[in-house]
Amino acid sequence: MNSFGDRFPAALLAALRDARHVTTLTGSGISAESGVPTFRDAQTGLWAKFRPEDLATPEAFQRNPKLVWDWYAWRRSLVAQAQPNPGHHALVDLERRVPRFRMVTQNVDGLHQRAGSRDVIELHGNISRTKCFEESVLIPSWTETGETPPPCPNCGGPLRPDVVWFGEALPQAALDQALEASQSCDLFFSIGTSTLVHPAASLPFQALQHGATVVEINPDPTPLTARAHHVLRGPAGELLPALLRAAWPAQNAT
Ligand code: BV8
Repeated sequence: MNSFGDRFPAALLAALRDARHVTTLTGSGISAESGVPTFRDAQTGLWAKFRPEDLATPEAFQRNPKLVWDWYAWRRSLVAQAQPNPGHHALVDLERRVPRFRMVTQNVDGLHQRAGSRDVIELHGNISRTKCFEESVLIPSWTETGETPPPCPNCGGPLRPDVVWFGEALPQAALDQALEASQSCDLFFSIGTSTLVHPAASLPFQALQHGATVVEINPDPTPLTARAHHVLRGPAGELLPALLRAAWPAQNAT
């Protein structure tokens, strides 16, 4: 018996067991229990006086490339020390239990892949990849000169993280796949996202429009809460394993 008493609506358990195609959208909240601050958690230290939205933009990078590069270097170090949590692992378990499962994430931390999720659709890129600001080509390695940001080995321009900043277009293939996954699923989970950042925030509403059962897992309300069929109010790291145990009790769900 967990702190939620395994009391999940019978309709939700039935929808989970009968699901043919599950699509999951995650935001930084699912990584909170891995120690990775959510995007809107107060920045600590040097960045306490900046809003993330004011750092994660091309203009901020052009204005102060060192500040933005160092902010990502700090976040990369946090991610490197982080481990996937039971919420990430429960989604790997769910992927194995349903005929078709699509994992869509706004996160750039790669924790779903490290937990074992396959075929993760990364809407906002990945902080562990680096690209040239001028050429937009991935740069797997470069000579450390102590300069930050390091110069591109091809053209000498500044290197930047391979993430989607505010005002930048999402990778079209990822967005197309995410839209298709949202419009064709019969069960949609929206987990650990404030549902504020577009176009990712439109995905649960696409699922609703196409007749899916929509479940929100979040300690706090969001713009989706009023429209979701089921709202599980609490941390994903506890709720997701408990939900799978309740749906498949005899099969030692995570
Ligand atoms: C684009 C990568 C066009 C970088 C990120 C007005 C209306 C609509 C849209 C706009 C608008 N004005 C501007 C826009 C567009 C803008 C936007 O949506 N702005 C918002 C702020 C209004 N969007 C864009 O700019 C996008 N691009 O539109 O381009 C275009 C088209 C063609 C050509 C050129 C341009 C690009 C958006 C992508 C930005 N990059 N990340 C990086 O990470 O550094 S977004 C960033 O914010 C993260 O990816 C994160 O997912 C997202 C939201 O941040 P958070 O709120 O912190 O995180 P999250 O949403 O995940 O919330 C945490 C939640 O978890 C909370 O609800 C919390 O309660 C919950 N939680 C906490 N603990 C737990 C938990 N849940 C479960 N368990 C727990 N334990």
